[in-house]
Amino acid sequence: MELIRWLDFERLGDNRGELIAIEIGVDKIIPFEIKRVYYIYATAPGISRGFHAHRNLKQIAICVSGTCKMVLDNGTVRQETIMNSATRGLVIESMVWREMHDFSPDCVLLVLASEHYEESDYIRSYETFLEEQACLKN
Ligand code: T46
Repeated sequence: MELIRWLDFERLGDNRGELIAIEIGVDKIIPFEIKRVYYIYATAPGISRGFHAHRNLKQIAICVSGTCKMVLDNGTVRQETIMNSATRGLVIESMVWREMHDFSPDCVLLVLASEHYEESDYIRSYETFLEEQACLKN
């Protein structure tokens, strides 16, 4: 099963530089209504982030600067990818454990989210994640 799925954005750049636009309600590329946008940046050296899953939230992560490693795990399959392109977004479905490692100092990860921030949507224990995944499969 492939957990690493990308959306490729149309590049509108020219000889001055690059530009990518995502227009809500016009572009159909984002598979949900965007309710929240946040970005992760200035991650301290050697620090990893994430280590949780979301019960309901779906997200698109776009590395607009620098690089980091994203690990996705659905409880059965664990896959990783390098985030280093502003021209594509990684689809992160609900009930997928995510970890982010190896941030470059200039890494900026822009995230488009299907829901408002809700702490109760987070599963921050891997054991609980596996238990809830098992319940979904039964
Ligand atoms: C995810 C990965 C890719 C808010 O108050 N509002 C928000 O919209 C977000 C995203 C976070 N927060 C608070 C919650 C924590 O007190 O900001 C603090 C840091 O969040 P967290 O530790 O969850 O950050 P990361 O980098 O581990 O995870 C984040 C997102 O939270 C998460 O949804 O999928 O990025």
